[in-house]
Amino acid sequence: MKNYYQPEIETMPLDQIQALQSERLVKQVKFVYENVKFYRDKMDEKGVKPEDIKGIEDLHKLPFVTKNDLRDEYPYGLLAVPLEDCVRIQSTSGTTGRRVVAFYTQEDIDIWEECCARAIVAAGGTKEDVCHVCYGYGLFTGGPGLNGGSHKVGCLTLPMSSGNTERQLQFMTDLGSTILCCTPSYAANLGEAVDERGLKDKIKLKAGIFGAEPWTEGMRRNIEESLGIKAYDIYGLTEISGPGVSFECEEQAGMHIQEDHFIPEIINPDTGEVLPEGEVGELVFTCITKKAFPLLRYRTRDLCRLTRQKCSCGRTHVRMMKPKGRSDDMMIVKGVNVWPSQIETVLLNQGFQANYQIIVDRIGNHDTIEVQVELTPEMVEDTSRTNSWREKQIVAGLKSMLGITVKVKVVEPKSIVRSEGKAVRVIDKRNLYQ
Ligand code: DLL
Repeated sequence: MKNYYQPEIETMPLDQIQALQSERLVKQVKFVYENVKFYRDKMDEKGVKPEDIKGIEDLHKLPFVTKNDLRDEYPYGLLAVPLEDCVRIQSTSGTTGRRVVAFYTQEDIDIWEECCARAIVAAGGTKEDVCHVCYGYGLFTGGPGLNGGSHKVGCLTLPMSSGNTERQLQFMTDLGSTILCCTPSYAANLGEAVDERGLKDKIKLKAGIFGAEPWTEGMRRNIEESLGIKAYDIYGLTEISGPGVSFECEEQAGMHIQEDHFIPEIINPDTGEVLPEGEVGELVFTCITKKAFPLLRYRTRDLCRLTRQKCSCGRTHVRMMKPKGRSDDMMIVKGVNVWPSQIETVLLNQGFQANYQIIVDRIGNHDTIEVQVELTPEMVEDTSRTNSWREKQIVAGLKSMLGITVKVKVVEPKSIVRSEGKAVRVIDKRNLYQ
């Protein structure tokens, strides 16, 4: 198999990239208008016709799409091709009970894997490498995306999935893994485990591709030091395909967005106004090559800034700086996207009122999450149920909603401080966005 090489498109001059984007955008808008009622209705409502979109300068005329739209259109409302042309779904959590389901044609998967392959190449990957993928496999996009990218590069791929640190270390040492793909918090865990077992001389890792959650430069230094590698950031979201929407090159100075497939914009999250390059705002993506689930002007809720300053790696694609926060209240805990509204849904379903608080912390490399919720006066009077029974019920409900174990404490009525303005539901002590 030939060695994977960097596609020319990554170093194309800006005017050529933009011409390509315009051409693809015009086609894509026509395609979704004809095939998706949701877009047709939204564009008609705004008085925009496909022929009004003549190039990227007209992008701002299109309506935005939000996570709530995905929830309302669940599961098939945004599908732009017949279901029989789809070969895969992936899924991520929604803001309440309903999950987001994204569909892929084979061509969509090929493009997505190509983007992940580019990320691996940018981290120095070649067909000589052993690529150790311990992102979760299954509905989460991390495992499947990097797995496919690794195949495309021609690396020997270890589809480890997450967890079972002993097994990870055994394969890593026995099979000589050279590139590690996982969340930064799991990489920090592995670094600690390598250190505790004195394995640093026995591992051959040279690079790591870490994303799916925010991480600081401090974490990067610790991981690089403990595993003896160069640590690269990678970004993406299920709705837009998965990992590989953008990734770092050897400069480690922002992530190049794959502009031949995705057009980024930065907007003011309150007004929707498009902001000039360099300003921090909400990142919005338009997919110009996806077929099954092609989102236009999708509001990611991630806050960041873009730069077109020349990058010495030679790639011309715009770079996004590490996300600086969210314009909604989503947290990523133990690698899982969590909204307070999901927790609230579980509590209200079990008869509690919306008097609760969520405390998130990081002890060592492990996230902890605790929910404190007030008993209602009726619950206090009802002696047929113990507090520990109620706590167990909530833990089970949250496990089923979020997929992670949450510590739960029921507390006396009126013991959680009432706020005079917006309720402070979440206390996140981790300071991940720095
Ligand atoms: O996390 C896709 C992914 C997998 C990216 C593996 C990178 C590596 P979702 O589960 O849909 O998809 O979550 C998407 O995670 O909107 C961001 O808030 C956050 N996120 C993803 N990558 C980064 C990153 C995957 N590098 C949401 N830095 C996004 C900060 C990130 N936040």
